[in-house]
Amino acid sequence: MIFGRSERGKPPVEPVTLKILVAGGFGVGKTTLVGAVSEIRPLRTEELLTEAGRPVDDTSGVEAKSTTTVAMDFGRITLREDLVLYLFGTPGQERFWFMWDELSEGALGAVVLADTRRLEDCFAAVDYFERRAIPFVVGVNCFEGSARYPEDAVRGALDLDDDVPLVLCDARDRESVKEVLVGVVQHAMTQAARRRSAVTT
Ligand SMILES: Nc1nc2c(ncn2[C@@H]2O[C@H](COP(=O)(O)OP(=O)(O)OP(=O)(O)O)[C@@H](O)[C@H]2O)c(=O)[nH]1
Ligand SMILES: [Mg+2]
Repeated sequence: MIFGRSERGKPPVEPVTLKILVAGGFGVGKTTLVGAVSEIRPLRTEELLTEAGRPVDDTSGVEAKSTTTVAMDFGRITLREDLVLYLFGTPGQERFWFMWDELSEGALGAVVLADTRRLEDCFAAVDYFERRAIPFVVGVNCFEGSARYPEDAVRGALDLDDDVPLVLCDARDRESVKEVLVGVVQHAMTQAARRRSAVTT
């Protein structure tokens, strides 16, 4: 192999790297999502949920949950040879939200994960990205046993703009998560093109 060239003789491609946030309420599956697709061992900042935290940490719906993210999750996925995503999972609990501004710096777009049993938990994330004009896709994480609602009902409950994509997903499933991430990249590109044409016309 010639130095600096791949085995097939093609020059190596310098991939475009994009930063994507994974946000949403407490226990919706953000850490699970990053772990499901990451090709590097994901960096996690999990701490045990303790008895002392019981009055403030609402675990209803995710009673089996024993840990929570206190700073962030970090992972990486190569979508194409020339396109790499860096994933930053945010902490779900309100008392760690001061991390969000730091984490959203330079982000191309975001996934807002939602659990239909506790939709109100993702209002804050939807609001956060709308205010900052960061393109986002809503991923409804389909936990077993949770009722399936029609897309329109979920959109209505979250008061989503028509152009915000909403996808059903399983945060534990690599292919399903990849689809959500491709959706974020596509949506962000469309939004950017729209903004560019608004400036030039
Ligand atoms: N059945 C089912 N369980 C899931 C799914 N996604 C996540 N879980 C479980 O739900 C719990 C919460 O998942 P986490 O990934 O820790 O959630 P999180 O959003 O990172 O939580 P915080 O960081 O504490 O806000 C874990 O016990 C997961 O195993 C899913 O799609 N289906
Ligand atoms: Mg987490």
